Amino acid sequence: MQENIHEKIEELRSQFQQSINGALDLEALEKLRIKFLGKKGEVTALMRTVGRLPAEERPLFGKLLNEFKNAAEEMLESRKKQLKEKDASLRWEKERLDMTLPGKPFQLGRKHPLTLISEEIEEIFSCMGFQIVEGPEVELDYYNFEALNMPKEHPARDMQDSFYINSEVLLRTHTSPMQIRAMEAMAPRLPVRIICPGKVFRRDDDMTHSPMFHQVEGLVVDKGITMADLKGILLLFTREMFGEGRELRFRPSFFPFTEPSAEVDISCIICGGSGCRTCGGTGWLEILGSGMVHPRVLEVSGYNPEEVTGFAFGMGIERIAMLKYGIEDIRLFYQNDLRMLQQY
Ligand code: 2NM
Repeated sequence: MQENIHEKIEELRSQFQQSINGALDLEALEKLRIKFLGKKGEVTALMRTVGRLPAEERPLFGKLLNEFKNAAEEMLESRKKQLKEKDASLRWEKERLDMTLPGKPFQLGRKHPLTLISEEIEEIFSCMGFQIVEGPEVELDYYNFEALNMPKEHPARDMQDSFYINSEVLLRTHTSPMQIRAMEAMAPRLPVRIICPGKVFRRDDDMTHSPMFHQVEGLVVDKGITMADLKGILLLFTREMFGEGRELRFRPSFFPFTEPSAEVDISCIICGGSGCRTCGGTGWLEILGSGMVHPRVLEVSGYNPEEVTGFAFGMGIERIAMLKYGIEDIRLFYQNDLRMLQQY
């Protein structure tokens, strides 16, 4: 009978041994513990059979079973520790960074050529003491036309076919309305020395005109400002922007908001004045409009035209960029083709 006891326990031990080697994770190990050592497990089941043994064999059976139980618990513990270590090292393998791998290449963004030109213009005028002011793209008819000496029925209103939202509100056709707003806010303090960059809108669409484009307008108001100041500032600007040695030419012109008015030409930046395709053989390129601020414009903005004078000028950013970079179609600025944008 003793043989039988030993056999039974040996069989249990070898079953357990095999199972524990086959338990590959903590979950399997726990199932194993329940199967052998749990309340309804194998060991408990064997304990229940002890009553069927002859009395003298019972103590030995109990002892051996207890020994097995203790040994099994120990083995479970050590296997558990082993599996936990394996788990941790697996996770490390999965999550670890290989610092020697090459990085993923990505393309850097860059500034739009119109942004570059605007910033360049703003920088030049900032250095000359101008303040940069920006304002609404949706404007009142009053600021866009009326205050600029273009009353209703004024023929100059047709010159710039505009986008109206209702009878009093439109998309601004130039940035001068912002200059009226700035003067209104500043009057009667002096000097006014500002530039207004921004988007403007006109009903136009071809190679050299876009329904939306960008402008920078400048304005100086002070006691004793003359056309000589206008010429001096514009010559400094031109030479900063297009290089030393550039000349300017003033031609009489007309704007409702300036008197006298002048178109300003720059000696051709391609041929230097000898005549080429870009300047149409004339040696000159038109880059801006300008003039002495009309007394009525000063007056409605809060300044006394008997005491102060002012000059103003305006230029199209696209036009400057097209001349500077040799771009022939204005629409290239708005198509966002990377092959175009990456050249600047
Ligand atoms: C131009 C040409 C000439 C101009 C006038 C004013 C204001 F508000 F002072 F009256 N701002 N800008 C002006 C003058 C703009 O652009 C071609």
